[in-house]
Order: sequence, then structure tokens, then C-alpha cells
Amino acid sequence: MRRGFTLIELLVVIAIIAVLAGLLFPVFARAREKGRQAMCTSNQKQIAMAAQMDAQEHEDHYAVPASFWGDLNLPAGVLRCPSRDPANGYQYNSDLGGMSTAKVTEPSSIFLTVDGNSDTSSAGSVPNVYYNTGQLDPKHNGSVIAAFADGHGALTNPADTLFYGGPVPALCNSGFEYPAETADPLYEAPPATTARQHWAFTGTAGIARGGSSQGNPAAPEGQQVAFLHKDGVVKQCVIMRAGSYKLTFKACCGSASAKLTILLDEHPFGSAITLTNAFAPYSSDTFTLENGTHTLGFQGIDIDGTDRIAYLDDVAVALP
Ligand SMILES: [Ca+2]
Repeated sequence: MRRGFTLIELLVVIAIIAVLAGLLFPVFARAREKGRQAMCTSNQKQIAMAAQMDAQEHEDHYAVPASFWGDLNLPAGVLRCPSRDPANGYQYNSDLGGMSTAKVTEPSSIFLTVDGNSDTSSAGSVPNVYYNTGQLDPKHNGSVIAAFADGHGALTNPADTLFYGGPVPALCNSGFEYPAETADPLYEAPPATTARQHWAFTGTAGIARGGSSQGNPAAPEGQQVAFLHKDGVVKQCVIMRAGSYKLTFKACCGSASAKLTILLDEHPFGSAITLTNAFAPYSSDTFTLENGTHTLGFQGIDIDGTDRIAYLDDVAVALP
């Protein structure tokens, strides 16, 4: 007589298969995720390479956030992280926007792109641009992949402080070289073109070619400077880690004597600085800030309603 399987035997076989599947499926999932990580790393390295080439074509300055992805014009496949849904799963580091590549002194630790959500709810108005850690999307087993300014890619823990952009925040367009003032009268207040210049100007303030007019000496850095007419203001918003910093810059006045004051989060910081008609280096007192976004700026001082102008160049955040 032919004997079939008993119910017990069938159940034992099913249980063994279930145990084996339980052991193997996570192995398969991990192997699949490894493949996706490799593809994501490759994508971001290609983006980083394209960004370097784009910077080289623009006098060694990284693109401003608003024009970065359009400038690169990469194929859709390169923008898609295989572990996530968005058509573009990557974010460009806003800290690098408009910055001279020469200012990136630690390119292996400054990220250029990272896995991130592409919504703009926490990021101002520019999609796929990184402003804060809330935008990271750690879909690779709880980590993110990033490409760095030296072109290497790496899987990294999102808690890593490198996502604040380095030991001191880099100001964008710190030497006021964008936009290029090549047409008469060689200055604009405010500049009509905002591409690659991150400063906000209020009052009669703008960017001038060094030596253009009004007792403006040759620029101490590059070709251009900022100018603050009367009580004009120039300021920039930056991400800063909690800590103590100071501002360094070079400044002078036009043909009539002038003063300027440093603005920290919109408030005057320290006493007004009296300028001479030759560019000289200045340094602020040390200030301490909380983690987050801060506004660093300068304001001219309207002494008597006459044409007092302060010129400014080569602004940097430094450690005390
Ligand atoms: Ca300059």
C-alpha cells in the first residue's frame, strides 16, 4: 500500500522551510541594499564630478543653490537613489553655493551632495538643496550616502557633524566677486543678478569693481568689493554650529571718512569701526552662537547725511 505524508510530516517540512526563509531573506535584503548603496554612491560621485567641472567653467566657483541642478543637467537615472522614491533623491550643500573652490580647504570632509528628501517645507524655496539635518533621508540601513568636494563618496551616520559643513561655516561669495561688474559705472546697488552671490543688500549698498569711483582703492581680494553708502546694509544667512567665532574682513572708506558696524543676527555687535582710505584687515570680538541659522552682516553709518561710503572685502568666519 502506498503511504502518503502525514499531516505532522507536512507541518514539519513547512516549519523547516519557514525557518530557512527567515534566515535567508534578511541576507538577501542586505545583499540587495549593498547593491543599491553602490549605485547610490556611484550616482553621487558622478554628480560631484559634474559639479567640479561646472565650477571650473565658472572661474572655480560652485553654483548657487538655485541654479545647481539646472547647470549640471544630468540624466534622470543619475538623480534617482535606488532605495528611495523621489525623481531626484539628492541634495546640494547650500553652504558651498557660490563659493570659490579655493576656500574649501578640507574637501574630503565637506560634503557636496547627500541623500535627502526633495520637498521644500524645511528648506526655503529651493528643492534638492540642503540647509539642515531635518532634510536628511537615512534610507540606507539608517545611514546616508554623501559625495564630498574631493569627489569621493561614503556611507555615513547622519549624526555626524560633517553635515554642518566643517569647523567654521564658509560664507558664500565672501569676496563679492559675483556678479561681475564690468559695465559702466562698474557698481550696482543692489546687484541686478543674484546668481552666485549670496548677500542681501538694503539701503544704498551693493557690489563695486575695485577702484571704480568715490575713492574706492583696488580690491584687496579679487577684483570686487561691497560698498555701504550711508547706512546701507549687506548681510548673509549661514548655518553655524554652536560655538564661539569671530569675523575677519578687510575694509576702508571712500574719499570722505566713514564708519561701519558689524551686525550679528540683525543687531549691532561691538562698537563702530572708523575706517581709513586704505584697505586694512579687521577682526571682530569673539561671539558665541547656538546651533542653527544666523545672519552675519555689516552696516554703514550715516554720519551727517553726506556721501560717506564704506568698502568691504574678503569676509570670513574664523575661530577665536
Ligand atoms: Ca573681492
